[in-house]
Amino acid sequence: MRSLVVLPTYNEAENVLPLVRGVLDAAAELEVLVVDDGSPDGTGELVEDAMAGEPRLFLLQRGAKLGLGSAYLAGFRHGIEAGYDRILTMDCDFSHDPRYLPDLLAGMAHHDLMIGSRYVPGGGIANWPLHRRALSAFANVYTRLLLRLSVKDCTSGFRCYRREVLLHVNPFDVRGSGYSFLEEMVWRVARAGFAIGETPILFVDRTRGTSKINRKEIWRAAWHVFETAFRRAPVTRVDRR
Ligand SMILES: Nc1nc2c(ncn2[C@@H]2O[C@H](COP(=O)(O)OP(=O)(O)OP(=O)(O)O)[C@@H](O)[C@H]2O)c(=O)[nH]1
Ligand SMILES: [Mg+2]
Repeated sequence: MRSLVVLPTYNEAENVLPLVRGVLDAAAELEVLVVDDGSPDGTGELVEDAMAGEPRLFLLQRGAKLGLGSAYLAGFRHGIEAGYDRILTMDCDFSHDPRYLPDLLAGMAHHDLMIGSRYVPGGGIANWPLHRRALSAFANVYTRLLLRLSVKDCTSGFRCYRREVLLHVNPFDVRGSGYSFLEEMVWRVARAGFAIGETPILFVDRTRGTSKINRKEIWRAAWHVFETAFRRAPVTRVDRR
């Protein structure tokens, strides 16, 4: 079994090497692909240097900041072409603790997609202010209702996909980026009839580096979910016949 962790980075110089170490130590089957968008803080160079002594570490260096969704796609493409059985995604800011990786991998015995979830029993959020908690909780209820999903954490980027899932749902024509990309992917996977599992994680807000998420992305995601719910309704009916 070969598994690739796709790690999108933009200005994560303080986090990237410790996080990569944590991932590689979490399970022997894991390899890491850092997808860096030309971070001005030298994130890419740090990874390049570390690669010399680490055969399980790879770097995809892109020329410009193209967004999180596009970084996932570049990683998926590489993972599929290189023949990995499982492709994982996680943030590079320690919000997603590598210690949960064995749980995600274990869940793959019975699921096609595993999600590190803040909203199942045992999961939670450590140090978010109230307004961020409220926003995240609302975004998840909103998404679950509109897209009729039973998944509790639709906006978590801590995931493990079985290769066949990515081949089947074709992520490459998902239109959203960031949160909307994550939501549409859950929806596509659920709608295709794959088994989705959630394992609890304690999400810890970043302590180093800066957040790249902004208000515009949140509104874009809300609109994208709304549009997805109605855009695809006729297609769902055709499928049922
Ligand atoms: N390659 C690439 N990575 C990105 C880009 N934007 C964000 N990232 C990375 O995606 C991950 C998530 O970004 P964050 O800034 O932590 O966004 P977030 O986790 O949604 O928001 P916070 O909770 O505020 O941290 C981090 O590893 C970022 O470095 C981008 O345009 N390109
Ligand atoms: Mg983050």
